[in-house]
Amino acid sequence: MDRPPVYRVRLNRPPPAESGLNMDRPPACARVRGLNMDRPPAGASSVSCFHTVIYKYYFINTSLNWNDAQQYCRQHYTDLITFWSLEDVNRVERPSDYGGFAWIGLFDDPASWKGIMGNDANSWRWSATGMTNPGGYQKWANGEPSYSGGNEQCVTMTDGVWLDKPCVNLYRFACFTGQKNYTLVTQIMNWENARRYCREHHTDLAMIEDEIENTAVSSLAPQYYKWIGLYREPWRWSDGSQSSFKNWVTNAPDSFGGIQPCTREQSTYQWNDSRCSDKYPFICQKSFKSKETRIMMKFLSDVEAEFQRKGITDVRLTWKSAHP
Ligand SMILES: [Ca+2]
Repeated sequence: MDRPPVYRVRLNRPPPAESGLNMDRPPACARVRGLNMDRPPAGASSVSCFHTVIYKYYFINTSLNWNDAQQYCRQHYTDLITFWSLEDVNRVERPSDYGGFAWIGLFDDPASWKGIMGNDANSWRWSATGMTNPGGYQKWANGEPSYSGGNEQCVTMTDGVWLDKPCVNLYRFACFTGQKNYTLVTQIMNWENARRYCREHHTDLAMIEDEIENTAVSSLAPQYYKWIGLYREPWRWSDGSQSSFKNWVTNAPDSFGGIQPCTREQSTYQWNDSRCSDKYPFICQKSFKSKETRIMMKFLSDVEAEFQRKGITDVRLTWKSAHP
């Protein structure tokens, strides 16, 4: 029994407030040439351009490790599944006769962040630029970064080396001004507040791109833990999607045993970080992305009509709330 596919519609502006609908994050296709986006033409509530991505899900009831599962999905479908909402979680049709665990597309590959300065979505980056070190300079302490407890996303320095720590910890911190004039602030704060302070009074939390700069920051107060501007956002989706939806079980991820960079769904359909070498069934997705389409619309029904016009029937459109 086939369920209708999910069509994700990404609009450049919210649907009219009176439609009572939530909308997706504004997408890249925000410009409509020759049309004034602020003043829709007569008869239209708004002008929108959108991409549609159609997803179908496939539960594969064969146990593989995460990497083999990913390879299988890429070969036979598009990729391992990406979840955008609880609705997706409930849409997957699972067989009645499996162990309750299944791989999904969420992972936190250590090759992107463990001891290196990578360029992936889950890699380390500097607060001042939002980017990793172009030169790749890094000065991790032995055994760091460790992502201990699954909650170490911010970086502190002591004795000239770096350690990842929970961002809520309270430390002194180093700011920089202009061309890397470093200043130590002796008041203790969590990473976020330290960053705010640096941005208000200096340029940002310390950005360190070579050994000379590292020594300069270290020499401010070698013995103290002090925040620097390095942080990361762990976990990304196998297909590169930007979905920020998370459905962890309580206390996950916990990085138990040091490292569990793959994600399995449990019997409650909530997630737990796991060893990638474990073997479970898995969920693939097949996605179809449309060309950019531009329409004048009043309400969601207009979009549905547009689909009908294109001969796509059995459509269920949903607006995703991601934009407050
Ligand atoms: Ca650590």
